[in-house]
Amino acid sequence: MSSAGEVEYPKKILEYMEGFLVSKTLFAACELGVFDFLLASERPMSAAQVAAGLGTDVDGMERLLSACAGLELLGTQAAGGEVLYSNTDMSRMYLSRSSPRSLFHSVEYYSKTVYLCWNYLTDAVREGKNQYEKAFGLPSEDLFEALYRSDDEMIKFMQLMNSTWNVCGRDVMTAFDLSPFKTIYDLGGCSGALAKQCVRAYPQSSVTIFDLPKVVSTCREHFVSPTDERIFFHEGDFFKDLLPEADLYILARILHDWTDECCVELLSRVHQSCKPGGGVLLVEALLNEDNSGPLTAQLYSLNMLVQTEGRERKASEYSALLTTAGFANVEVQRTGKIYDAILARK
Ligand code: SAM
Ligand code: ASE
Repeated sequence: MSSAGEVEYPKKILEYMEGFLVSKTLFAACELGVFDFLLASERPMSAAQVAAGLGTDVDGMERLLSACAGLELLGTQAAGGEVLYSNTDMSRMYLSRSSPRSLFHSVEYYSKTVYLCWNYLTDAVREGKNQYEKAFGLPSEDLFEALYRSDDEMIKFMQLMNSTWNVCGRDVMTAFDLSPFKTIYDLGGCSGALAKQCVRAYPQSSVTIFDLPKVVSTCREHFVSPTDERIFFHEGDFFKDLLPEADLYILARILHDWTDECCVELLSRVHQSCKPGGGVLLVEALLNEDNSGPLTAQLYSLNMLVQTEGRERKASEYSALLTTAGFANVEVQRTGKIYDAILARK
C-alpha cells in the first residue's frame, strides 16, 4: 500500500539500497575481533585502545565502533571527553567467538562465502545456476565439492548449520509427536545439532547421523561427544549407498539443495529402505502457497539459486515430491519460526 509519505521520502528503498552497509559493518567488526577484544578487556575501552589492541588505524576503528554503537551492537559511555565502548548483552552472547551460542562463525560464513556468491546474484538470475565458478574459480559439477572446498570452509558451514538448531530445533522436533519412531536416521545430519534436539525430546529413541565420511569424522571430532547418549554415526552417500532400514528418516534442509529430479530420486531411495508404517520428516523453510512470503523463505530461495542446485518450496510442492516417491498421508506443521515440518508415511 503506498502512502503520501512514501512518495515524498522513499524510506524503504534507501534502507534496502544500503542494507549491505549494515552487513559489512557487522562482518568487519567480527573479523577484526572487536567483540572478543571488548570481552577480554573486561572494562569499557576507547577507540584508540581498541585500535592499539587490534593493530588497526585509530580513525578507522573510531568510525567502525561508532557505527556499531549506532546499530546497537555496542554500548557507549562518555568519560572525560572520550567515548568508551563496551559489548551489549546481545553481542557478548552471540558475537564473541567462544560463547556457547556464538554466531561468530556463521557471520564469517556469510562474509566469506554467501556475500561473495551474492555479488553475482544478477548473473545467477540470468543463467539460472549457482555462482561458484565466478566467485571462487571452482567448477560446479559436484555441489558439495564446491561447498566443502577446504576443511576450514566445511567446518564453517557445519557451524552455520549447527547454530540454527539452537534457536528453532526444539520447535521443529516437537511439531509432530515422533515418539512412536524408535530408530531414526538423520540423513545429511551434518553437525548433529538436530539429532541432539531429537534425542532430548524423545528419550526412547535413538538417532543415527548419516553424512559424507569427512563430515561424520568432523562431527565426531568437534560437535558430538561420546557422552551424547543414543546418537550414532553412519558414513555414506545418500545418492549412491544403500540406506539402512529405519522407522523415521529426517531430511532437514536437504531437499532445498537439489532439483526436483534429485529430490524424487533421494526420496524414492528413502521409501525403499523405510519400514512399513515408518515415515519421513522434512524440515524446510516453507513458502506460502501463493508465493507471498515469508520474506526469509523468499530470500533463502535466492540464496539456494546462487549457492546450490535447489530452491525453497511450498508445502504442496514437497507433498508432490513425497507422493511421487511413494509416500502417503502427508501432514504439514508450521512452527512460526524460520523452519517448518512435513511428515509423510510409507
Ligand atoms: N541437516 C543439517 C541441518 O539442517 O542442519 C544439514 C543440512 S546441509 C544443507 C546438507 C547436508 O547434507 C550436509 O551435511 C552435507 O554434508 C550432506 N550431504 C550432501 N550430500 C550428501 C550425500 N550425497 N550423502 C550424504 N550426505 C550428504
Ligand atoms: C544450504 C543452506 C544454507 C546450503 C547453503 C547455505 C544456508 C546458507 N547457505 O543448504 C542457511 C540458510 N540461509 C540462507 C541465506 O539460505
